[in-house]
Amino acid sequence: MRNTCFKTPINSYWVTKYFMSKPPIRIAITGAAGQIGYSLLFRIASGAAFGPDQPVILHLIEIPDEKAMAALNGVCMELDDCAFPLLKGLVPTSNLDEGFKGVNWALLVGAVPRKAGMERKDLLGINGKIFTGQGNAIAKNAASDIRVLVVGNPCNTNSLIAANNAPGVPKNRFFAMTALDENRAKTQLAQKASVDVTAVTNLAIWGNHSATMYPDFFNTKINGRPVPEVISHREWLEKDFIATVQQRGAAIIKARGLSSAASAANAACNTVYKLTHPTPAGDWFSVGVHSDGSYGIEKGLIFSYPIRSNGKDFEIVQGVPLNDFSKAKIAATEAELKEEKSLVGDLLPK
Ligand code: NAX
Repeated sequence: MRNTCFKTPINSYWVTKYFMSKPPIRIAITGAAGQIGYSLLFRIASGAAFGPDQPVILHLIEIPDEKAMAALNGVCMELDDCAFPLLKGLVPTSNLDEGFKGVNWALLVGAVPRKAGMERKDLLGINGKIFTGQGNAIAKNAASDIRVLVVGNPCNTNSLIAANNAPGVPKNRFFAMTALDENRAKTQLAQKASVDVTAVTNLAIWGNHSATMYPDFFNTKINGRPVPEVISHREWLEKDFIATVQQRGAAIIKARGLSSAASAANAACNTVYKLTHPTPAGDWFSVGVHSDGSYGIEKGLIFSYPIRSNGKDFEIVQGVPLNDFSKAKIAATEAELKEEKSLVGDLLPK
């Protein structure tokens, strides 16, 4: 294991005494030398994902390619140069067994981007194979409390593939990231209502992390009041708001020439933090989880729901009222996930 070589800062006695009594946990991150990795690793190492008192050892997984491994080495050098008090070790590797050995969390970010002329089915097939191998390696090597958050797209179906190729790992340990969509939606509503973003709560993204996702504004609250009571412009809510959230990824690519990276890394940190800390009373958050059939969704799909956590286990919030508009949107995103599942049927062991 590579050692991080930070020198003792003046206040390290107090940092150690008060914040570092917990043993380090191991976190695997695939695609560690990529765009999202470049933001994510530094946020995790500074405590943004697991908390300011949780030391971490980062297992950084990249493809066995000279350029990717050289870039990863550079990232490790920069992590060393940050002298993060919480960072207790780095394991840069292209070997999946080493990469997932003893890890408590796996953040699966690395995936092949969709290229011009590539059909969705082709992308699902190429990335699907990555996730069968990673699911297997996780089952073989990870710690017994492993939890897996898939960020690499199409993240719901990649998570489904990993979960179904990780024998022995409970399906409810697999997640797909929709927090970026939740954050985007909260900001759109806050700006429209001219309130601080912290005033927006109970925002659930339902379904797939794709253009069919449904940001449920009916049950979202602004300062405790339902959004339609605060924002009376119904056409904006039903059309512009939903379309803006659904198309935000494409808008970022158009503006930046690159896909969202820092905001995606932030959302990954938010997701881990929310799953590992109690949800504030009355609120919920969004993440794709293994469907148990709640709200009539096909069992086994990785579907984004309103979720609450007690810091250890999560639950799908029950009894959220859904009107016909919401039901139709949720049916559309479920249909897309079923279709994706059927396209990768050969990667799902019976
Ligand atoms: P980059 O292309 O910058 O980086 C991907 C990295 O993954 C590369 O360094 C590549 O070498 C590595 N990689 C590829 N296959 C790998 C494998 N089998 N094992 C280990 N590493 C592998 O992409 P980046 O911008 O970082 O995006 C990564 C993924 O996140 C993409 O699939 C992207 O579509 C997805 N996103 C998901 C989001 C979400 O909300 N769920 C939002 C942001 C982002 O679009």
